[in-house]
Amino acid sequence: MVPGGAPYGLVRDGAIAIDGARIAWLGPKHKVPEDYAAWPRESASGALVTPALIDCHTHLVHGGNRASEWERRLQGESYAAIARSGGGILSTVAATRAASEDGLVASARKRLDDFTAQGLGTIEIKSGYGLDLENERKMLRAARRLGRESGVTVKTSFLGAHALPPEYAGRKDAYIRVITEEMLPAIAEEGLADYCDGFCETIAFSPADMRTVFEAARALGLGLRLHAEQLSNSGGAQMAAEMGALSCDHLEYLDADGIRAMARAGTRAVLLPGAFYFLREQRKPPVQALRDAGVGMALASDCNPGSSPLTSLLLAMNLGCTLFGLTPEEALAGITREAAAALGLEADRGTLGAGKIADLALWDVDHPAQLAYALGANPHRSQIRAGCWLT
Ligand code: DI6
Ligand code: FE
Repeated sequence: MVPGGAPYGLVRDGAIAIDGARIAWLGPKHKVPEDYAAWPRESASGALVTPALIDCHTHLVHGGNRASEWERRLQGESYAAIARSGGGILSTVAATRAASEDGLVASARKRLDDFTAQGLGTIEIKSGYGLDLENERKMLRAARRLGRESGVTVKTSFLGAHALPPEYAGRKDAYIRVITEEMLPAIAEEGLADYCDGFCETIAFSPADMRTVFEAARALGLGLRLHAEQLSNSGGAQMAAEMGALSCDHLEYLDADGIRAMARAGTRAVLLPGAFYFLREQRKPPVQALRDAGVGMALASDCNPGSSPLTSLLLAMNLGCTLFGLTPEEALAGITREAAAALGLEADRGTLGAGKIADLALWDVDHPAQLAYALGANPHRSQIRAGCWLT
């Protein structure tokens, strides 16, 4: 997929020259430059080649599952009411604290394998179910290990500001101080996080809380991203964009001020239709207004046990088109080019072009729209990672 030009940037009868881990040249087969004519060739006959897929928002590492909470929600209880009654995120916090690092790696590896079987090459993984230094560390170490053991490129976000831990009930300011003065410095020192995230919502943290957390994170060199305007409009997206956040995520209740701030800052919108679907939300993110403002839209799974137990980026594409009105072309850009930008990785990943890392997915489809079209099919044929075929 080359930006601009034909729909999807499609090159028919294309060829790609790969030198080591990177793409050296790409274009139509009949224009392969002399320099590459004698290189060994491998046929990808009939396959569509895209960048390997990128999931830029997941809570892949966690203990347990919340199927019984889902049963309660099907009986009419709301996500927010379950959270207020001590369930929700806090029940996963208890299961994650009880799990060993090995146990977290093993359970997350199964979910990661679901994603890689559908062409994924890069994934962002958040902490946020530990909510104390030792357990947040354990989650982030598990995420880093998953990257080393699987060969998938893993980027991590520290999400200490996900929920107020039970031991700090009624003492939010004290917990924010622990985040900024103890957790963030220790985690940055160990190199465990690439970004800092937070849940900015009436049932979690306010924009003022998140500004305090972000100031500390930014001073330590972490990128910023935020769960914002998912269940109500609190102005978190505007605050985050003004602080230079790479992405604001969810955004169902985003208003015009938030959109303007994101456009001005180049902050990506990360749309999460899995959570919208699974929570049976009614309010959709303002896709047309984001388009009009030129805000790049990424698409991600939000893979988590409470609001989006989704391990398929192809299904996320379908949901993005069917529920949010993305075009299949926007959906594909959302899990490649825009997802890379939402992680600050656009120089190396997310598009095919000379100089980019040769992380490629090959698909048995006739047309790129088929990737978003099928519900539950897997047309993935094979993958090339950093220039090497995966066996
Ligand atoms: N928003 C979400 O969609 C996830 N976290 C968040 O802040 C949900 C996490 C969960 O319910 O466990
Ligand atoms: Fe999330």
